[in-house]
Amino acid sequence: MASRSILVHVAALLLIGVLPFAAHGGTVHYHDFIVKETNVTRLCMTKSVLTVNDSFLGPVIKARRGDTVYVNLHNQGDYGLTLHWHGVRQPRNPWSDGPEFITQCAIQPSTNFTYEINFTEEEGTVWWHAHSDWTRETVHGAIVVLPAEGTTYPFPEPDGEEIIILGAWYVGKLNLIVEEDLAQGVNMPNSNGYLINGYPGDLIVECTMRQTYRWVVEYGKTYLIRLVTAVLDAEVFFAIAGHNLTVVGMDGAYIKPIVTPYIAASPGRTMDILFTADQTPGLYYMASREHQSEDATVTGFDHSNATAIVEYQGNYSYSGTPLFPDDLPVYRDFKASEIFTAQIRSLASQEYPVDVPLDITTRMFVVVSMNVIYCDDSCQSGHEILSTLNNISWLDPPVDILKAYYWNISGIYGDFPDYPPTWYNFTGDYFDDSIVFTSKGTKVKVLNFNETVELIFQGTNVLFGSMNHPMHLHGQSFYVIGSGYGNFNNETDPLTFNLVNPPKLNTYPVPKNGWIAIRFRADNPGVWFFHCHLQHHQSWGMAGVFIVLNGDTEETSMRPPPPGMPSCPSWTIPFEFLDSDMKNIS
Ligand SMILES: *[C@@H]1O[C@H](CO)[C@@H](O)[C@H](O)[C@H]1NC(C)=O
Ligand SMILES: *[C@@H]1O[C@H](CO)[C@@H](O)[C@H](O)[C@H]1NC(C)=O
Ligand SMILES: *[C@@H]1O[C@H](CO)[C@@H](O)[C@H](O)[C@H]1NC(C)=O
Ligand SMILES: *[C@@H]1O[C@H](CO)[C@@H](O)[C@H](O)[C@H]1NC(C)=O
Ligand SMILES: *[C@@H]1O[C@H](CO)[C@@H](O)[C@H](O)[C@H]1NC(C)=O
Ligand SMILES: *[C@@H]1O[C@H](CO)[C@@H](O)[C@H](O)[C@H]1NC(C)=O
Ligand SMILES: *[C@@H]1O[C@H](CO)[C@@H](O)[C@H](O)[C@H]1NC(C)=O
Ligand SMILES: *[C@@H]1O[C@H](CO)[C@@H](O)[C@H](O)[C@H]1NC(C)=O
Ligand SMILES: *[C@@H]1O[C@H](CO)[C@@H](O)[C@H](O)[C@H]1NC(C)=O
Ligand SMILES: *[C@@H]1O[C@H](CO)[C@@H](O)[C@H](O)[C@H]1NC(C)=O
Ligand SMILES: *[C@@H]1O[C@H](CO)[C@@H](O)[C@H](O)[C@H]1NC(C)=O
Ligand SMILES: *[C@@H]1O[C@H](CO)[C@@H](O)[C@H](O)[C@H]1NC(C)=O
Ligand SMILES: [Cu+2]
Repeated sequence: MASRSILVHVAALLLIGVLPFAAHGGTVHYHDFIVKETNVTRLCMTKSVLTVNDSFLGPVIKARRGDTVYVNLHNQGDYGLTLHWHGVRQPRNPWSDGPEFITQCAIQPSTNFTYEINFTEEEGTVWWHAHSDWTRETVHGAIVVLPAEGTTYPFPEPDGEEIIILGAWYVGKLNLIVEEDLAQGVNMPNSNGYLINGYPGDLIVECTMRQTYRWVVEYGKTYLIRLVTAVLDAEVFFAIAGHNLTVVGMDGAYIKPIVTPYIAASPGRTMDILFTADQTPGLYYMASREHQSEDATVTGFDHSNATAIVEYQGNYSYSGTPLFPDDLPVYRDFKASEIFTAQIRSLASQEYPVDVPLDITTRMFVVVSMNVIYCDDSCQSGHEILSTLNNISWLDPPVDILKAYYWNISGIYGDFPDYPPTWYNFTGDYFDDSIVFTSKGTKVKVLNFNETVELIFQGTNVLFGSMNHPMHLHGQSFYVIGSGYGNFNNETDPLTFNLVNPPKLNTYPVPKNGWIAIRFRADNPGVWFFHCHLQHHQSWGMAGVFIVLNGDTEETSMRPPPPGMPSCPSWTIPFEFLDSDMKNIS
């Protein structure tokens, strides 16, 4: 008896009558995403990649705040995948959040699954991407959330809009290469070229094929750029020659405007940026390159300068190449990244108030580190590189955490610790084996509904592996109330916390050899992943899970599962876990 059909049937029974035909308030949109292999040529090489509807970049989802979007993903590819709606809160609905092994198992080839996405709190730009293996390399797209019907932006209505997606291209079959590297316990591949709206631009040196994105603007107009950092595995800088950028939104919330000649963006970050075409009509490059924060001995990274062209419309003569943005910081310009990031503030106005928790019920201190374990003969060096949170490298369970939680399946996960097992000089220079070696585990932090959490993420220099770690939380944004270098000092550093207008974001870099302090209220019941958004760190286990328990009412409890939750191929339900309803069905 296959477990698959049991789960599907039980879920379907629970759901009868819940399928929405009427929205309360917003509009309901339906989209079909056909996932399949498509040949794409970049950097003079053709490879077959997974795409949605044959299109790299994937389709844009457009909705208003208050709307609901259903996306039916039809997997016509060769391997399973999931989709995540990055920056969308998904109130009470972890079933549609997407991370594989956390809230679902993969949608297998020749099957389909319908995600429900409610846009409740977020407004501005967010995005969607695959959340299984490294498939999000090519399976991603922008989500535009317009102000709710009858409301408008906290800035003058722009004359036009432009979506800019920063990405990265890898030569070769990425998932296969990564699988091999993980088995060997060695480093992951670097990208071979950065991309702007899917193209590397005409400054690339790898090949003679010029593929450049062009954006035509009209003199005097102001545009809202909706920027998505879809880059898989690195932080990047971005700038447009001769023009300032005015950043007005981040991660689906408006912020105090930042006027800046360049931006620094972690993977996963989205921004709303006002751009005024007010310079001498001509051609201007927009450009992006890596922000590299690893040890100075690391030199093999992707050095490419991705470009696209901003072209003023009209009748003028222009000779020569476009102007390159001389304000674009170079790879290791740490200061530039810090200066930009330090400016991010909430609007904190009457209309957009700040609600940072002041009475804290749960305090956590989470050490973010590179580590190793001994491995069996499967790997060459005898050591396998891992990365950890509180000395645990996340191990994928055989059945997703959400199912295990909802169906009371025991033995799948243990408790994630509030504190590291050992306190040491995290940002020191020397670490003995008792600090370097780690182990794998599947550990979950359970929070009561409505708890207020303060969490310090503390970076380390173990294995000379200190670098920025863009930590991402699903299911809610968090306030970033402080950050600094060195070891967090629990007496002096809290005095510097910003409780007045801290930014509310879903991803934020723990600085190299430093720490950040975040706060949030656990008022979204469900199962929520948190992890470093650098893909190789996530693959090495820099991840954990929050379970937010139900409150006392239906409105403060998780919704029941939707029909057709994908089953987990490597998991068959032992008979003792089947409750009477399930036994009847089987
Ligand atoms: C999501 O939207 C649907 C359709 O509008 C609605 O039925 C459902 O209650 C919403 N869910 C939440 C959690 O708001
Ligand atoms: C994707 O392709 C399918 C089949 O051609 C089509 O029905 C659907 O509307 C497309 N979806 C999007 C978002 O363009
Ligand atoms: C991609 O190109 C290869 C080589 O030309 C071809 O064999 C394959 O069928 C193509 N795949 C798709 C999905 O078009
Ligand atoms: C960009 O902003 C800076 C600081 O406000 C200002 O000095 C500079 O002139 C601006 N540059 C352009 C091109 O508008
Ligand atoms: C990218 O631009 C920087 C700064 O001009 C330059 O040093 C570097 O060589 C360029 N990278 C490549 C791959 O050409
Ligand atoms: C463009 O400008 C040139 C020189 O000012 C003029 O000769 C030409 O007619 C203009 N063309 C158009 C299409 O307006
Ligand atoms: C799981 O356990 C809780 C608490 O004992 C119970 O309320 C709930 O009904 C159980 N769920 C299932 C699906 O058995
Ligand atoms: C931690 O290590 C750093 C770097 O070597 C050193 O400057 C600092 O004094 C050390 N801190 C403690 C408390 O030992
Ligand atoms: C981490 O865990 C491993 C194995 O469980 C242990 O040997 C090591 O000492 C721990 N490291 C720290 C810093 O506590
Ligand atoms: C959560 O707790 C706050 C007080 O900290 C309270 O005002 C609020 O009503 C609670 N929310 C719910 C839904 O219980
Ligand atoms: C602050 O840190 C010190 C040393 O790391 C520790 O002994 C103390 O218990 C901590 N205090 C609080 C309030 O966490
Ligand atoms: C989608 O999957 C459901 C089962 O979950 C199946 O009944 C339906 O036929 C599938 N639809 C398509 C278009 O494949
Ligand atoms: Cu990281």
